[in-house]
Amino acid sequence: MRRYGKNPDEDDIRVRPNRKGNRPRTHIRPKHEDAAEGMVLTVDRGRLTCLVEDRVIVAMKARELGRKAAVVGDRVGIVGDLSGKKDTLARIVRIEGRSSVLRRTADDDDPYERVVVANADQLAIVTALADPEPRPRMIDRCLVAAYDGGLTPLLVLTKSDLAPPDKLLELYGDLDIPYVVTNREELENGDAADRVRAELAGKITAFVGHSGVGKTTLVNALVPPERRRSTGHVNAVTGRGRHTTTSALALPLPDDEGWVVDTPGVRSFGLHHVDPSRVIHAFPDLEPGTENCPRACSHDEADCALDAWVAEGHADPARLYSLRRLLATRERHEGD
Ligand SMILES: Nc1nc2c(ncn2[C@@H]2O[C@H](COP(=O)(O)OP(=O)(O)OP(=O)(O)O)[C@@H](O)[C@H]2O)c(=O)[nH]1
Ligand SMILES: [Mg+2]
Ligand SMILES: [Zn+2]
Repeated sequence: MRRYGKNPDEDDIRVRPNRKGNRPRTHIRPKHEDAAEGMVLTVDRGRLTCLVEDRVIVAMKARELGRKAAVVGDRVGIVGDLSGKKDTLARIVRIEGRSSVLRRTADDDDPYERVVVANADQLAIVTALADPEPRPRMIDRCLVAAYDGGLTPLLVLTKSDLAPPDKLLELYGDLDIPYVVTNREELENGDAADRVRAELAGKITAFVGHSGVGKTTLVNALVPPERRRSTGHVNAVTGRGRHTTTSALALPLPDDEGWVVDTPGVRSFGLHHVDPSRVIHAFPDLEPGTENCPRACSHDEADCALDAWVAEGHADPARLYSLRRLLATRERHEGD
């Protein structure tokens, strides 16, 4: 009988009744040194669409990988039928180390973390200036997730035809984050795409934000027409989008200019998994000042050495304020 017990590897060591006797199968499995390299483009119920050289192939995770999930952006080793022909199914036998990991939990007290995207260089935090209303707490949460996961943030403020960006930009001015503002007219005449493209060149950028903020609309403006996905409407009563996009998808930009990853709209970004010591990497001007902090300092407590460091003039007090504002984000909930 097959068991899906506590030890996922148990399932692998099945016994083969053959003339060599009952030997665990693990001993004779090839090491897959010949596996082809691929990149996961999208995942749909256990089927992973991958790019191998210039072929798009569908694969399943090999059982030997246990519970480790391959996600969009993962670099993987693939064996089996790599022809890309209809109805073929290859096998993913390896998931390479990740250069970055964008994680979220459904809620702050939810220990179950999902990896949204692997290996992205940049996180485009997409916020509509109206319809739906911007929520700075959501931006703060995405910033923390970016810093925690090793991605650099980019603020994308959409729908400036409906409301001006000034207030939001003022709020984020101190954080020194690059930003782009777009609107309906510029989406249509190509200016929005040009401006955003300049920020994406040579990088893998994941687009995240609430439903209805215009992530897919923007991604569609960047990719060739045959790659466009459907976009939705914002409900006039609730002011929310309709969760039009249901799966993350990586799309190459023309002329090898990088990749964009469109993701489904989320209600919030749970930060249960966040480690303050990783967030502080995003503040290299403050990092040396943590040397005298107590062990496991939250950097937001009375004994934190950063106050003295800033008072001595080593760094700008506004930066410490920014760091604490982001760290405190974990204690606050969406809508505060
Ligand atoms: N007025 C205005 N509307 C826009 C702009 N950008 C996008 N929209 C509209 O906003 C609505 C939602 O756009 P989508 O691109 O589907 O939003 P999304 O962020 O992908 O939403 P989910 O897939 O549900 O997460 C659509 O009706 C778009 O036409 C803009 O700059 N100005
Ligand atoms: Mg969408
Ligand atoms: Zn500290």
